[in-house]
Amino acid sequence: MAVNLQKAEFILSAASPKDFLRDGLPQVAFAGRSNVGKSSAINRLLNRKNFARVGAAPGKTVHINYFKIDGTFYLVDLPGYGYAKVSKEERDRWGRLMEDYFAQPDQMTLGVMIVDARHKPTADDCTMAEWFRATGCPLVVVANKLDKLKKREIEPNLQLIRQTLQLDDSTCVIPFSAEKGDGRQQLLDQIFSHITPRG
Ligand SMILES: Nc1nc2c(ncn2[C@@H]2O[C@H](COP(=O)(O)OP(=O)(O)O)[C@@H](O)[C@H]2O)c(=O)[nH]1
Ligand SMILES: [Mg+2]
Repeated sequence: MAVNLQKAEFILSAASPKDFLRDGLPQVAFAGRSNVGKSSAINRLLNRKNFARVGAAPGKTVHINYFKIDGTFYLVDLPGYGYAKVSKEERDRWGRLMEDYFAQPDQMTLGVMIVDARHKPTADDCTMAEWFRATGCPLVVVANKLDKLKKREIEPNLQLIRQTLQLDDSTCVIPFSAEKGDGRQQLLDQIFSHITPRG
C-alpha cells in the first residue's frame, strides 16, 4: 500500500467527545505514560523533527490529537498518563476523555501502546493494556528507548513486558527507539497491515 508519510497534517485537538472524529477513516491510537516518547515515536514514524511536540508540559494537555496521513488514516495521539505532578482535576479530565474515546471502540482500528523498554510496565500501563483488550481491536506494543538498553538486557526486558501486560502470542512487542530509528519499519508494517482491508 502506497501511503505518502510526508503528507501528514494536524487536524484537531479534541477535549470532549463532541470533537471526536468519526468519518470512517481508520484510526491508529497511540497511548502511553507521559514522557515515554509517544510524540517522539510519532515523529520518528513520519521522519519529522517537530511534528508532534516533544517534551512540552507533560500531563498538562488533556487532549486527543488527530493527525491525518495522506488522506488515508489517522494517527490519534491519546493523552499521556502517570505524570505525578498533575492535579486531581486534570486526572479526572483524563479519565473522562479516555473513557469516552474507548466507549466507542468502532472508531479505533489499531491500538499502539508505548512502554519504556527499560522498565517493568507500571500498574497504569497494565490498566491501559486492559482497556485496549476490552475494545477487541488489535494491539501492538512498542518498547521505546531501546537505545538505553545493553544488548543482553533486551530479550529479558521484552519478556517482562509481555508477561506483565499479559499479552497473548498474537500481540507483537516491537523493540523501538524513537531516538535512533530501530523498529520503525516493523511498526509501519503493523500499521499498514491493519489499515489495509484484507480480502
Ligand atoms: N534515549 C531516548 N530518549 C527518548 C526516546 N524517545 C523519546 N525520548 C525522550 O523522552 C522525552 C519524552 O519524549 P516525548 O516524545 O515528549 O514523550 P511523550 O510525553 O510520551 O510524548 C524527551 O526528552 C525525548 O527526547 C528514545 O527512543 N530514546
Ligand atoms: Mg507527547
